Amino acid sequence: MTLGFPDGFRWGTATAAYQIEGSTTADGRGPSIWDTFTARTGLATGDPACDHYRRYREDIGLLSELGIPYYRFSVAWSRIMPDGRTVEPRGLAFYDRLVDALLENGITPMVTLYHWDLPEALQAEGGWPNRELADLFADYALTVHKVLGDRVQQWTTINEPFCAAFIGYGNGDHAPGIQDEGAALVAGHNLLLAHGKAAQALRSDGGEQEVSIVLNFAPVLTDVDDAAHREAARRFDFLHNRFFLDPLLGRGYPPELLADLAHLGTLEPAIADGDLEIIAQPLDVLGVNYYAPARAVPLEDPETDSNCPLPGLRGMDVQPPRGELTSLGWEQRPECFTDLLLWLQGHCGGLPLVIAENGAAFEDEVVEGRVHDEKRVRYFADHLAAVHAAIERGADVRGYMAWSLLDNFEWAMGYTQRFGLVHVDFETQERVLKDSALFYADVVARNGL
Ligand code: IFM
Repeated sequence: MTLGFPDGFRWGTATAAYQIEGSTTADGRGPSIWDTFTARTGLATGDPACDHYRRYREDIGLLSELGIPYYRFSVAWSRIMPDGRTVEPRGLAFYDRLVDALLENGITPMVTLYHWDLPEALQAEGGWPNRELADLFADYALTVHKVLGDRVQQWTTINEPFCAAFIGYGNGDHAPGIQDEGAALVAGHNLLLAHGKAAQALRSDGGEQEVSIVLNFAPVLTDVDDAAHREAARRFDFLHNRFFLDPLLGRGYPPELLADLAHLGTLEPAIADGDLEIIAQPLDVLGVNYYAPARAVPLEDPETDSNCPLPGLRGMDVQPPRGELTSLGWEQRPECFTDLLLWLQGHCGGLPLVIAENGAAFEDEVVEGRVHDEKRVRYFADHLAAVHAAIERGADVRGYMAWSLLDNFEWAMGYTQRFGLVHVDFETQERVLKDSALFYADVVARNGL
């Protein structure tokens, strides 16, 4: 049986600048927080990653060969403004060439302005806990729009502010590697403010555009349906899923969430008059990233700090994942994807949704020039069926971007986790289409499974 998707459904793949580009000092690019964080901690760095800065035509050729009509990529702020403020024309020229090359190949570009690679110069001024960055981000957004806005209609301000704020400044596993829960909450607020100001800036520049933000969601599961488990799940859900979503929808931060975080004493003082109105700029579409659910259990004393590394959470713990896992140890639960999309459809009042990322890392091997990644093929088939089920039940999902086009730099995990449809040999930079790429190309060609 074929599961057909709606006419005009947008099929694409997604990448992010620091994860693929390499060439971190080329053409005047300034250091980003990921350059300094990896240098300081001794982790693998984003150089050369997939050497995409120099091989972008080859990579667009792969998209074209696969017949995938949309491509979501991010722009590196530190190429456009190496010090966070002053424009470097050579950096802009790269994305100008990239967009032209995509269009020449009949591929629609979708731009994300921020995918975690803050210019180090702005971290030196305090990073995201400094609210001045919201205005600087809006200037940067406008600068990029002035160059690409005549050819790019789809604009995402920020990818996964949850990770940028809470993993970057909360548990410190990501750049800039700061462990300060109170600062992480302020960073989260300022990222939302930056989104709102950038959305205003993009729209002020005229042209027809679709403005979105991309959030990563984790549906929360519990083993037991009692009051204590429901409360543990609520705490996790409100911080993970609603901290960012509700203010964007014009509802402000949920009162229960403000109460959960009140002991840190930083979030409410950071909310200035008028901030919530700026954050609630109308969205044309919401970008949804889904990989896996989380599992919550209560801690006996609700005042006990959580063992899970989210800023400020108390009274709950996260259970280990179970069942079939990806190589990153993430649980595979496509049914949670359907539930999430249906919940979003209701909670967001019918706002159109685009799946901005979904995919899985597995241990792949090239054997006689082929990569038989049947686990990834199954992952995509199951998760696409889950999206289809949500659409059948009324969710307005307009597109799906597979994460990722290429195996790439998986942040603190370096090059150990392969998410690509295309295998990359990081020694030789040779690209090999995996079976999942051929599977996905077939889905795209049929507009169905
Ligand atoms: O690689 C990341 C991406 O940068 C953001 N979303 C999750 C992906 C897999 O971890």
